Amino acid sequence: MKVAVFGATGLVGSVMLKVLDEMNFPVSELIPIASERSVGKEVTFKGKPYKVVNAQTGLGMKPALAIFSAGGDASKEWAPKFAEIGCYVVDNSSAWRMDPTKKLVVPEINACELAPEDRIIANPNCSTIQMVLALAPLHRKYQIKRIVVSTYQSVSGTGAKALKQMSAERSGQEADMVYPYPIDMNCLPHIDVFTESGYTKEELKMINETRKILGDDTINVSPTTVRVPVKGGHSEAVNVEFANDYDLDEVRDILSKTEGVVVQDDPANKVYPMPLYAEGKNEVFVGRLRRDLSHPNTLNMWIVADNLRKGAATNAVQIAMYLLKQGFIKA
Ligand code: 2RA
Repeated sequence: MKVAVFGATGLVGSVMLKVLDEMNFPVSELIPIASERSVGKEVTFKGKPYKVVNAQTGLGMKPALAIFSAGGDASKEWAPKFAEIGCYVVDNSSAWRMDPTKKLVVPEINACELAPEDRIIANPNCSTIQMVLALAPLHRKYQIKRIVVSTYQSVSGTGAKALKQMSAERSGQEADMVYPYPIDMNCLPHIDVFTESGYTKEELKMINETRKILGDDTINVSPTTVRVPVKGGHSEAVNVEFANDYDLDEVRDILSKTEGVVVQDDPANKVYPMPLYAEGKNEVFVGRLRRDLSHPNTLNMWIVADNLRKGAATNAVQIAMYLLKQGFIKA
């Protein structure tokens, strides 16, 4: 199958190539697409070099599947054009996530809602994916009323230039500033832009996307998203109030049986999820499970995942795998 990766030279795009290879996705021909300044560069996929092309050329090569990670403007302009020629587009930008005609998919939760006519499929934001994957089975069992979440998001979520800023600061060199302040030895309570509500767009994504994926607009979400000086892997402290009481052992059992989730919860032996060890893995790691002693029917948990993998590339390729399994696309 001809597969296009739009944004193939970016941080997420390069992880998409890795995951397509690792999952042995049936790519007969790769079409790496990037901006004009990258046209002609080469990317290697399964040991073979492929020349980067621009969007128009990539469209003309008629891929069956296109995975986009090239920003909202490129998705708004090009996703409909690829869909028009019969291509399935899995888009990692925020462009289509809240469009009522588009599905916002975490395969383990709601891939079953996908239909053959869904030609543009939205990949949720990284900080949303890891949280809803852990919360979805608990919502089904105990019905979530409210989520209070603080995130500790890695620098790779911003991109390669931000990683360069942090490593320059860490080695005491002059840094080209991507962030408004130093990120090393610091935390920035500022991810994406601030809105009039006082929340950032990143925080509003966690509210709106969570409700859409779980299919329940009654869920209240109170997020604070923070950038921390970690290379890869987002962490989240989640406090979740249910409509009904729960049993902690049952929660642990439900999570340990949830596809894509790994429970690492033995604090007495210093076993809990950490981004340093989650980086490079495709699962979502959950630990620090404990009853909130200050409020009834409320659970505290700590959720960690590689934001470039399950938070972006792996989730997108898993959607593509589902399309293949359903026969919407053919090998
Ligand atoms: C971030 N979730 O971490 C955003 C976009 N990847 O910066």
